[in-house]
Order: sequence, then structure tokens, then C-alpha cells
Amino acid sequence: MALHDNVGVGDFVLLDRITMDDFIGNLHTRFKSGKIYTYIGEVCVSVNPYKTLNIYDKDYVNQYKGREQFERAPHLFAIAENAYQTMRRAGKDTCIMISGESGSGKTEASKIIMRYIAAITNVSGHQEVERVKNVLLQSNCILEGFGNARTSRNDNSSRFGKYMDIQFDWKGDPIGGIIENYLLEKSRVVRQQEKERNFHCFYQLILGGSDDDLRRRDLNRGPESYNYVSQGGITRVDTINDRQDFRNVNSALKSLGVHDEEVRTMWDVVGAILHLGNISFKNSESGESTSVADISKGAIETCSRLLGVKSSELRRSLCERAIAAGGQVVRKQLTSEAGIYARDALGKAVYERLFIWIVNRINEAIRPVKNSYGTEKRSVIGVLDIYGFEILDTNSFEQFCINYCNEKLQQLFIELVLKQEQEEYRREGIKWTHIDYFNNQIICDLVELPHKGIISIMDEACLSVGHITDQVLLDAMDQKLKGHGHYTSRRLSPSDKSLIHAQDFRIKHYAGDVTYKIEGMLDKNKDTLFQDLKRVLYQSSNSIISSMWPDGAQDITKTTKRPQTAGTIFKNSMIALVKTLISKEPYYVRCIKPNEVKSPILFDTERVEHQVAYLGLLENVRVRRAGFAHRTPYERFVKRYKMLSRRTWPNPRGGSMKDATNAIISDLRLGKDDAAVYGNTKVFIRSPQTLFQLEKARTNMIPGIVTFLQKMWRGYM
Ligand code: AD9
Ligand code: MG
Repeated sequence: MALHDNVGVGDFVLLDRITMDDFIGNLHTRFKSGKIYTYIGEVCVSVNPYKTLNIYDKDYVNQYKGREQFERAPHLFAIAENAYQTMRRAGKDTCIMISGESGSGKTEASKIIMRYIAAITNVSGHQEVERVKNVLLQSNCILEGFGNARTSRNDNSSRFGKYMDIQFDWKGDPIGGIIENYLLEKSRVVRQQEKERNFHCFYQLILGGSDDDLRRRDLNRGPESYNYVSQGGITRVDTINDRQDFRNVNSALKSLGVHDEEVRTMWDVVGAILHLGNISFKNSESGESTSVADISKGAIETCSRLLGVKSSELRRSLCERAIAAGGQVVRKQLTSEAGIYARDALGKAVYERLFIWIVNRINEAIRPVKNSYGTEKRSVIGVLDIYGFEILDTNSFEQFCINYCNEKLQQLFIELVLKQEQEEYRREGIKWTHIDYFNNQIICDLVELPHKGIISIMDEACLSVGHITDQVLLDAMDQKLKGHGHYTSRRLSPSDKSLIHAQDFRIKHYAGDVTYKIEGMLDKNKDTLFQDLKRVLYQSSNSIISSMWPDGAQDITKTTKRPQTAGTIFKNSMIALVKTLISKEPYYVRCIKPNEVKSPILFDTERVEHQVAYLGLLENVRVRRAGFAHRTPYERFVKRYKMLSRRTWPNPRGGSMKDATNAIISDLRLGKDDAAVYGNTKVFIRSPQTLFQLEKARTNMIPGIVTFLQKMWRGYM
């Protein structure tokens, strides 16, 4: 049986004691022998093996296809199979939520799940379904090219959140999908920390583009020569083949049906950003205005050409700012500092719009073709691969959003796991015992409540007139949040030595304390791009680029509604995501990173403990167990153990399956009378020992049964 693959226990609910040490011990034992998956009931805990395991091929697919979860060793395939079967049998929408910190294996898990679903569907070899499957799989490499980057923690770190619905027809074959993306970390386009890179696509173009590709974009130097892609001091990564990836992305784009002209534009935008980053400014003699420095002449020309805009216009919108005053447009000269700010804001915005355009373009390619009635019932399996909880040396607006996202998902996890369990007990007519669980609603509220939450306070500051600084924002937060158990700052806790800077504030997250830097928060939340720059791009002679900037058409002398802040947009997208997830039958994969050095052998107990704690895995086992180690439908129980009682072997004599189960358990005299509790459709077994005894008895019986069957067969022959 799957739960006994002889290496630790395959399901944490079977542990004798649910302590941190026992939990970690089991995880470690299994990791050492390459068993990276372990269940907590229907939740799959996965430890990143940091090596290629031979457990995903066709043979493995066949082992899991059509099987029940507990029939085979724990595996992601079983979770995918569960979600697929629930979707098919019950016609329910399902979703698989993959969580864990950066580098724990979420994206790999999501791809393994997608590949499994592709492998088990379309048995009739329908051509259109084959195309859809191919497109769904291929979309990954494009999204990774433009949305992933090397960070200090993961060579292929996803810098955006992704939720993908795979849609199925009534036969259970994929007919399309839709991707939702969340908050791309666009600040990376213009700034990278030490040992980190910009998004992969920049290096793919420079290192993989043909002579023609490079000549067209005046890219005649190595990545080291471009300011936007060389700040981290690392441009090549051992585990990444940018040259090959450039080819893969282009061929994936082709198989999605993206036109040549669109592909050319995508790479033109990437090239334009590379040149944009090389534009520098110098102040005028008086020091008040700026002009694009002479050395940048080539850069601005090429950048403009690639974006299809007039270089004089681009130059002007980087050196001046148009302000509406009394129905008139007044032009104000910018300082060189402000010029750099405008340049970087432009680089970030151009890249973000390109990324959104790409996601939309992929969605167009995977949108299901309507059947002739346009009404076909569809079911979906959603796969969520979103950034994990992050504590970096310096935490800014991005980490604040990412960690808030993880709070929301943890909250959902608690609600759904508890709810699912309680419902099961109610259905089965069994008494529920209360389990203590840390409820993180209070932290979600701290971030998102109207008026009192941090996002609201930030928005108020952004919308105020006058000179509002980050310090003013921090003062407002201190004032409104003083006394909140999960918020503090240097001023509120002067004796706290861990709050080093006066401009720091700290949130006590469910996963740990994170100190955020207030500097830059207002700016990132406001996320302004001057209207001049939008207008220049809207007027691009390249219609694809122009289509990315519909808001550039606005007349700046007309007052328009202020655009929503980045924080509010993110908050709303999280609320929408939770709504989508809650409407589906959930399955979970909880990913764990065994060490910080990408080693396939090192198991850093302290780091793993921390993750187990904040993922709430021990509580998860306790809830799942709530007094019972195992539960199984009567039919399945009898099928497996019927040889253990004369009353049920070879077949139960009359009575219900519940009676037969009772007969087996009482004939074996499995300890106390309350070893098992009988629900409406399932038997609930109290202790792991009882289950082990059953299994042992079964194993002992098997040789006898084999002899019995052999004799019987001989009798026939
Ligand atoms: V991040 O939050 O996007 O920074 P992820 O997505 O959790 O992170 P990812 O899936 O990218 O992590 O895994 C990191 C690396 O671990 C991969 O590039 C692989 O080298 C390695 N990995 C992860 N899972 C597996 C696996 N099942 N088998 C082999 C794996 N290697
Ligand atoms: Mg990832």
C-alpha cells in the first residue's frame, strides 16, 4: 500500500506522535532515499530534490492513471489525478494550489501537473485537442522567458504570479485555457541586486539572436555593456542556456500562432529597453534643466526607432514634463535626476505593458474554440503557481505585496481545510473535535481593511495634495496602527534593536517578522508615468506598440479620474483570486526547500523547520487526524482486508459493507473497542498502529492466499 513504501511513512497522519521532530525526521528520512512526496491526507508535501529524478515518465503516468490516491506511493501525479477525476466524475471545477517559498519547486510542480494532464487525455488522438495541449505546455517557456529571472535564491525565479485555468470538454479533453497574471516585479527591469539578473529575455536576445536579429536592433556588444542588464555583475548563469532558450521561445511563439510581425515587435521592445537604459543625462549650466547627454545620442535614436516613435519627441518627454495649468499646457524642464527617474519609469512601464500584451496574446491562442452551439458545458482545473513568502535583506513594496498575497492564501487554506474536514465529519455523522489553529485574518485586515489598513493609508497619502514624503506616510501609519499587535516601527518600539533604521516598519506575518523599508513605497504605490510618455508611445507608428498604450490618447488638460494605485489594484486582484479559488474544489501542494545551496543531499533542519512551521503543516496533520489516523470508504476497506476474516473471505456473507468492515475489525481483535468509528460511508480508524496491524496481517496472509489460489487453479486444469 502506498502509505507503506518502507521509507518513513507516506502520510504524516500515520506518525505516532505529531511533533516537529517527528515530522522533520520523517521528511528527512524520505528525502535521503529520494522520496520527495509525502501526504497529509489529500495534501501533498513536496521537497525540492535538486536533482533529476526518474519518476515522471510514461510508466509512472500509467501507474497513477485512473487510480485512487492511496493505491500508489505519494506523487504529484496522484494529486493531478484526484483533481482530474473529481472534475470528470462530479463535474466540479477543481484547483490545485501550489505554495512554498522561492526555489521550493512550485513552478516545476505546476509543469509536472500540466504534463501529467496532457499525458492522460485525448486517448482518441483528436488533432485539435493535441494542438491545444501543445499550446498550453508551450506557453510556459514564453512566460518564463519574459517573467522569470535569476535571483539570489533561484536561477529561474518567477517574478510574477500565475493562475491558469485549463478548460475541458464533456469527454474530459482539454480544449483551452486562460491565464491570469499578478504583479510582475517590474522594478527589476531597471535595477538588479548583486548576483541577480534582469528577466531572461534580455540575455536570450543578446546571446541567442542571429546576426540579423542583432543588427536590426543595433545590439553589437555583450550584455555587460548595457546598464539595465549588468548591474548584478552576473550576465551568464551555468544552469541556463540563453542561446537555446531564445530558440525555444521563438518556436513556442510560432506554435502558438503569434505572427512574425508580432514576434519582431516583442524583441524590438526588448532591444529598445536595452538602449533606453544606456541613456544618460547632464544638467544645464544653471543646474535646473537637463538634456540627454551626447554619449547617449545613438541610444536614444535606436530606442526611438525600435519603438516607432520620433526621437525628438522621446528626447523632449524625458527632459521636460507637461503640466496642465488652467486649461493650458505648461512645459517644465527636468533636472538630470528627474530625467533618470522618467527614463526608468518608462523602462518599467514599457516592459510591463509588453508582458501584459504577451499574456493576452497567449490567452487569445488558447481561448477555446466555440462549438457550433456555443453552449458546451466546460469544467476547469485551475493551477496556481504564485510567488512564495519572501524575506530579503531589503524588503520593499514588492515584498509587501507578495507577503500579503501569502497571507490571503494561508487564510484560504485554513478556511478550506477546516471547512472540508468539518463537512466530512458532518456528512459521516461523526462528532467534530475543535483544533486550535492560528487564524491570520488579523494580518489580512491589517493590510487590506478600508481606512484602517496599510494599503488604504498608503492610498490616502498618494492622493493627498502637497509634498507628501515617505516619512509623512510612516507617521500616518504609526498614528493609525499604534497598538496593533502585528505592526510596529522604530518610533513605536524605540528599544527594539532589530529595527535599525528610523524609516523601517515591521509586520508580524504568520510566516515570520518582516522589516520593510518605507523609502520608495509611496512612489511604487503611485506608479505614475507622465502623460507625455504615454502619449509618445500611443502615437507609435507600430500599431502593436500603440495598442499597448490606449490611455496615451487622453488629453491632459481634461481632468480625468486618478488611476488606481498599484496597492489597490493588487488588493483587488487578490480578492478576485480568492473568489475564484473558493468556488472550486481545492487540492494542495506544499513545497519545501531543503537547503539554501541547491544541494541534492543537504537537509538543513533549521530551514525546513521554519517552513513546516509557517506553512502550518503540523496543524494541518492535527486537523486531518482530529482523533483519526485514517479513513476509507467501506467498500475499499473490505476489498483490501477481506481475507482477514472467515466472515468476509472470499466474499462477505450478506449484510452491508459496513457490517463486513465491522466483522474484519472485531475478528482481528484490534485492541480496544473504539479502534474504529463507523461513519455513514467510511470507516475512521483511530490510531496508526491499528492500520499497521491490518497491513501486517494482510501481508502475512498473502502467501497463504497465493497457495490457495494456485491449488484452486490446479483443480480447474
Ligand atoms: V520562485 O518562488 O518562482 O523563485 P519556485 O517556483 O518555487 O521558486 P522552481 O520550481 O523554479 O521554484 O524550482 C527551483 C529549481 O529547483 C528548479 O529550477 C530545479 O532546478 C529544481 N527543482 C524543483 N523541483 C524539482 C523536481 N521535481 N525535480 C528536479 C527540481 N528538480
Ligand atoms: Mg516559480
